[in-house]
Amino acid sequence: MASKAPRENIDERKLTVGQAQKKAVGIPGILHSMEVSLNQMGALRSAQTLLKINQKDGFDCPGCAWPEGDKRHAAEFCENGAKAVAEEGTKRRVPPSFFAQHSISELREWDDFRLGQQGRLTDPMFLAEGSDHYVPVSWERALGLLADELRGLDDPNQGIFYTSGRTSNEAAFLYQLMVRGLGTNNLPDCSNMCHESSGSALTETIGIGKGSVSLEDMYKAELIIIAGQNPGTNHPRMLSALEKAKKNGAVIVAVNPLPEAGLMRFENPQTVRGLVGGGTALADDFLQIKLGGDQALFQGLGKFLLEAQRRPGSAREGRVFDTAFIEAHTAGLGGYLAQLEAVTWDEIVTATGLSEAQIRATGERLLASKATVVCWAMGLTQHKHSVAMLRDVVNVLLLQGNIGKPGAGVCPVRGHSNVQGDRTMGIFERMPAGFHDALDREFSFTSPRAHGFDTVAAIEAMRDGKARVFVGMGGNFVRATPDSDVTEAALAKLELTVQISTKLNKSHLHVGRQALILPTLGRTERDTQAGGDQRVTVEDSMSAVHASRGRLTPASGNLLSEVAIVARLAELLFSTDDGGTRVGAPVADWRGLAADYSGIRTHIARVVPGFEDFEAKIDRPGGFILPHGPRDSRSFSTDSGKAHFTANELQYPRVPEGRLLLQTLRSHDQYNTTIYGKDDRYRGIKGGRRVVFVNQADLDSLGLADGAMVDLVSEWKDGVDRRAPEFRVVAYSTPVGCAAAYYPETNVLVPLDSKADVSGTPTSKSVVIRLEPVA
Ligand SMILES: Nc1nc2c(c(=O)[nH]1)N[C@H]1C(S)=C(S)[C@@H](COP(=O)(O)OP(=O)(O)OC[C@H]3O[C@@H](n4cnc5c(=O)[nH]c(N)nc54)[C@H](O)[C@@H]3O)O[C@H]1N2
Ligand SMILES: Nc1nc2c(c(=O)[nH]1)N[C@H]1C(S)=C(S)[C@@H](COP(=O)(O)OP(=O)(O)OC[C@H]3O[C@@H](n4cnc5c(=O)[nH]c(N)nc54)[C@H](O)[C@@H]3O)O[C@H]1N2
Ligand SMILES: [Mo]
Repeated sequence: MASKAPRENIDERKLTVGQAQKKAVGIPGILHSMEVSLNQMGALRSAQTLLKINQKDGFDCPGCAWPEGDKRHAAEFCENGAKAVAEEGTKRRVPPSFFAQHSISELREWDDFRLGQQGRLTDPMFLAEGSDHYVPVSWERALGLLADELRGLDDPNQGIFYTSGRTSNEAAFLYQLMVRGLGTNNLPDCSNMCHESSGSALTETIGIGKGSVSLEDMYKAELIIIAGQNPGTNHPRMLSALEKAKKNGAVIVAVNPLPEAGLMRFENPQTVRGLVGGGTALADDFLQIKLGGDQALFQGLGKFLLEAQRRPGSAREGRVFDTAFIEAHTAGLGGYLAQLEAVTWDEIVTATGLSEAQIRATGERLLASKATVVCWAMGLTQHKHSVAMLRDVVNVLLLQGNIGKPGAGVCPVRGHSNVQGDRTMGIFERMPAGFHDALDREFSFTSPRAHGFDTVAAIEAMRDGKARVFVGMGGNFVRATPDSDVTEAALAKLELTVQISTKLNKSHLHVGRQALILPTLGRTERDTQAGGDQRVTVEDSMSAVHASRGRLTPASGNLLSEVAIVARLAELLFSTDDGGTRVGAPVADWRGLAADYSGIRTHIARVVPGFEDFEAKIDRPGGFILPHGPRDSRSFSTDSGKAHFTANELQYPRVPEGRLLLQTLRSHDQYNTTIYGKDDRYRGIKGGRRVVFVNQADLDSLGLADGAMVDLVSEWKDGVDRRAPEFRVVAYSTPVGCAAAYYPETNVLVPLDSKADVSGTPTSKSVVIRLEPVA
């Protein structure tokens, strides 16, 4: 059976709203993913592909960064992993004739769903100045044009080199080397919009910006707090780990404004009991917190522990804190305790919308637990005060010594499957000096030390005429970023925009004076080079690095791998006609590295700590775990050599009368800006995405009926009204004052300069809006 022709648009006027679900996966999940797979790939390819996900000799699932368990099922089944694979493995194609048929102006009117449904890009395409149609171009000419443009910059800092988190370690390492070889650190990435706040808070407090737990720790934990994360949709394989933890006796506390189905009950598709027995209840307690209230919650938990520690005559007096750990390994306790004394329960209750009793009950859970893990994702990282919020999460864990011991620690759950690895490889606008020194030694050049632009700064630079060329290594920059109208206009000012992509998206349509599409291989595809079939490596959310090998026949014979694209471009930029290296450029055998990626791994092994014997270590099934000081030996590479308690003033969003605070989040049928379909099964939505979830009490006080049509208008201090037109109101279980709607349709509402302190992450979970009824 072949794939089905792409669906035309889904008419959102037929949208229906049903009951939100109270459990995740089960048989509906299996059926839905089979439907997507069969539509996109046909039966044979579906079977071939789904059997190879996350197997020891297969490819790493491009779905998310949750680690693979040791014991692998014939198909470690995950509904949304299967959908991610089907979208890449699709048999649908976007050949040059597609672009002859459809102009850029026409395609701009299509929505993300319709664009993505067209399938895989097959050939390099060029959009000339003033033209409305892309035309095919040879690789040689495309890369030559880009190289000329880059060489022609007055200043290398006029180039911007974005990365999304699916790029392999090998491609990422070569890419950052090429960019630094050009002389800039302008390496913004999706992480700037994602877990940057986690990286900032963890680096400051424990000396390393990565999570400290392994899957084993999840299984051994006595208490798991999951805050600001919707694993049932975004990390479905995490539900199996939670189910196992639960069987071992763990208590799970979910902290979320929404009662997400996956947090409540899980029907494991791997077990018969899961499918027919009603599944496992996951969360023991659900704290329905107000948006942005988590710093207050964690200060409340700290305050509770402090009171318990000091309660005279109680059995626990003086034994609540892990004093031995605190004395040996931490600094700054006094300042933190002073903040806990200063903050009042009244403020905590106002900020969280929870009762003091609820918070105390969670405090009792902490007291009863000898090993606690806190997991979080975008609900905690995309607020103005996210870094302070996460410092306060660390504070609570440190009080009880919950770091660097079995069953305990910090667990920022990453999004893209190799976003953590890309950072390890140097995709960062401000890598530490040690990385630069090692890179310079290895490639006999001097990499620039001045910090580059992060994502928001990159858009500002484009807007202000300080940039001329944009290269996107994957991703969908124009849709993933905030303030869509501003960003589209900023990109339009550039000389050349280049997208290295697998699938068609809006970033191919909102472009500079000239544009290139460079189509590339996906993770699932065979990558054949002069030196034979290649494997690549990725790092998951728990610092495990392993190999990934694609087996499918590539979507077209005219694709280059990401590594090959970078290597060929670098050769044009840095090699002299007689095969030498231009003065000042990094010295590397670019062609040889592209022929056999093990050469890249040899370089990585010498530059990045923890990768010694890289090649041998990935031969081992399951790969290897990178070192992590706090996790491995309670050693903290902060300035003082200790973990830092921090004193953070309490912050929380304050919303003017008659306004709501909007979070922008994912439906069950999307992968970031790739829209698989227009349903959100767990939240009861069918056939549309332009919905806004609002508490009934807010609807009453605003005089709006459930089902009414409204414009969402964001209000910001610049006085500009940012508008997302025509959303249908859905009365939903969310705290009073807190609304929710899907990203990326709502990115137009997020002001570019509304970003987190320290990390610079756009405040996608805290946008002040008003609802304007549509006449
Ligand atoms: N299928 C699928 N998988 C994915 C993705 C995808 O789009 N689709 N994206 C990938 C990526 S890149 C990432 S980063 C992750 C994202 O994974 P998530 O972070 O789970 O994604 P979001 O949909 O943004 O959900 C945020 C969750 O936090 C809650 N929340 C929002 N604000 C607050 C708050 O102030 N406090 C608390 N306590 N909770 C809050 C929301 O109600 C929601 O449940 O998933 C990855 N995996
Ligand atoms: N309002 C709002 N905005 C957000 C968020 C939010 O919660 N709310 N979340 C933020 C987060 S957490 C993230 S991570 C970003 C995501 O930002 P991005 O990573 O930029 O966006 P994606 O939608 O994941 O990118 C999808 C595109 O990547 C390309 N692609 C897929 N696989 C490959 C591959 O293997 N190689 C190459 N070269 N290209 C490939 C395809 O062409 C596809 O169209 O969005 C951020 N933006
Ligand atoms: Mo992300």
